[in-house]
Amino acid sequence: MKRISEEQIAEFDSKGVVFLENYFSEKWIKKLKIGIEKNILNPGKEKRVWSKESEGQYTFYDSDNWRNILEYREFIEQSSMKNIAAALLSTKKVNFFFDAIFVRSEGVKFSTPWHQDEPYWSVEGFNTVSIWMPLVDVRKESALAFVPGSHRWGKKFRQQDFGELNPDNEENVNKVIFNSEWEIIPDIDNERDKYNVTSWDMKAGDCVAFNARIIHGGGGNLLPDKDLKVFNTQWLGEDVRVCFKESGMDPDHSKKMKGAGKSSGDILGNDLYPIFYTDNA
Ligand SMILES: O=C(O)CCC(=O)C(=O)O
Repeated sequence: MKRISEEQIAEFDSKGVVFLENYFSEKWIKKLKIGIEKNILNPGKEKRVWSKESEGQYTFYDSDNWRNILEYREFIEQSSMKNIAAALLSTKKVNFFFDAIFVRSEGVKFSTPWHQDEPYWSVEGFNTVSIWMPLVDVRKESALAFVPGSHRWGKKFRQQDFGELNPDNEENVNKVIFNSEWEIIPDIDNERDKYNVTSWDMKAGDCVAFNARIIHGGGGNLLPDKDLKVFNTQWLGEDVRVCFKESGMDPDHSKKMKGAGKSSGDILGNDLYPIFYTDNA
């Protein structure tokens, strides 16, 4: 595996995001593309279409399918992604939390709303890393963008209800009610320089790793002949505990966690979220 350097660890810690150039070979990219094709033909229960701009143009999201899609499972269990996650978290042990895919068809403009991930999750803790891995080359104007350092602002912002992103007005799309006492997220788009909005030109094989408290979003804005397929994995470090919220969990893992006997404050254990031990910390 290409090593993670001390400088990369320090950057991830201080900025909450780090660009990882050329970490994955064509073998994994091909495999994950096959997985995504299978996933689109046979979506899981978290599947959503977030936008439909015109005939045939869509933004497709799904998550937590790694137990059903062999290619995802092999990547999670066998690739160096778990070692990268553990190295960035300076630990020897990570729980794999879930996978997510974000697929935009050619020319899609839809931009993901600015948000933080952790307030949506049914866990809480500082030591988390999500790794966003485009399977095609993507220019920085179309890649996921970040507000560096915002993971350390100590704030939870009022979130967007991603269930509203439902152009077909499907029934039973998770409606998420967020704590209305939380502050409204700043208007990042109007003050991009002030917030030092950062993204990278990326090639297939590059990744961007980020803390689940960082403000991120944007992207989309694809050129007419470009599509975007992204495979994302979320990894949890040692301070992370189960945390059920009254509302606003998305993806909501509380049912399956409660089914496994978990309560808020518990460690995650190994059954639902496999632990991987690595020797690279
Ligand atoms: O790729 C996107 O548009 C959104 C990604 C995202 O928000 C995430 O990975 O948490």
